[in-house]
Amino acid sequence: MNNSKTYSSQEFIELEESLGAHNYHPLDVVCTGGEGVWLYDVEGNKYLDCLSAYSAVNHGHAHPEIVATLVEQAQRLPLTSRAFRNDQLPLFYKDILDLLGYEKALPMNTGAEAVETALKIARKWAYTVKGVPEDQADIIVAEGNFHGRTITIISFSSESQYKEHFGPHTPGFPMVPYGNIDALQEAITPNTAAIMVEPIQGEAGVVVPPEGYLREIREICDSNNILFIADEIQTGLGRTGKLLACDHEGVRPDILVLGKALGGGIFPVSAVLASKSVMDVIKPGDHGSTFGGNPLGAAVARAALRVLVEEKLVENAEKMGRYFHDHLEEINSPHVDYIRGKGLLIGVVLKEEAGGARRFTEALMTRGILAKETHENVIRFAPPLVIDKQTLDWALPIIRDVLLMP
Ligand code: IF1
Repeated sequence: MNNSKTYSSQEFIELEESLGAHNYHPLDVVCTGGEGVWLYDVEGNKYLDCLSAYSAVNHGHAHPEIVATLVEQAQRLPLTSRAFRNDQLPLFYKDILDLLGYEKALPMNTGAEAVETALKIARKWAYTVKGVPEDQADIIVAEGNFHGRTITIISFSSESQYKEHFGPHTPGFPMVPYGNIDALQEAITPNTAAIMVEPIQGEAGVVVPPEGYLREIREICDSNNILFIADEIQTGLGRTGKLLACDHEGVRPDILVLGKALGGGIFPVSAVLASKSVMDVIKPGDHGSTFGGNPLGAAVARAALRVLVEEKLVENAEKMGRYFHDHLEEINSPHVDYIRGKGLLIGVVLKEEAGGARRFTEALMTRGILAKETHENVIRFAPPLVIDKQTLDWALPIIRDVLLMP
């Protein structure tokens, strides 16, 4: 393929399919541009993004202030490694800890890396502080969890496709049904280091636990000297209409894991936040990564946090999420079992007889809306938090037509 002519979507798709690993089954839309809530394909078609890169694009595509910060910092100093210090990381620590009310942060890049970091902190805390015998620490996880794709993390997945043929699996992660506090209580032993959950399960299909579940986890952890790890990589930073999804129940996890939107929809930035007493189990040389804490990511994350607050994206997610949810309910589609979620993390749960979610997301794509199915029968709607009422009023009649199709 010569580099002068432009290619059609089909040509790009064929090239990708012939040369790339088939680890995804994406919609056949070839994006070439994005701004705010809109994506553009190579033929110039415009789409409303209702996935936001799985909640990494809370700020909207190519947010000008975040892009400007990226460019400025990239031209000045993108990377030093943590062998040396830089002038952005301490300021990132201050910004994120002031905003979220924790004492210490450990910066990484991807969500999975941050989850692995949280697991290592919890295990070392168990051995060196709680007194659990070495190599005996358990971390309780929930059925339906999604925390990333590393071998340890998929070792405790309940999704067979994520773990099959990737063994042997990492031990030490007993699993309990999500939302069932009695089962959780039952699973606790003297060797339990931590309990890790998503406050709302994203990949499982936007599964909201019973009201009070997070508070009960908090109480169980307090009375059993166990760390509460909340994976807010997808639900955090405004997505559910609160700064953190844990805020809906006024609960503070001991270890908070953030990612995705922390990078402003532009750059991979993740972080683990904790108290000094927990975080200080980590000593120099215990843990790290080449890019973790790089000045470019730190500067971009600072801009992402600034924009989140200055543009009141959390409040907008609450308001627009409620509007979106209520109007989706009013459609009364014969295919829809019920609608769940909080803020702008919405799952439309289809009935078995609806024939699966994929045909609806493909129909939405032909009408200019990009949404992703999750677990066969759930359509996830998670647009950037900058979405406005006018855009939702444009989208809702289209969604209505699609959900009422035979
Ligand atoms: C894929 C899912 C979503 C996450 C939570 C940690 C991570 C994720 C709660 C890991 C990442 C992404 C990964 C991506 C698709 C997407 C996803 F469908 F896989 F599960 F969002 F629901 N904790 N979720 O949601 O963060 O390492 O990816 O930065 O792997 O297909 P990461």
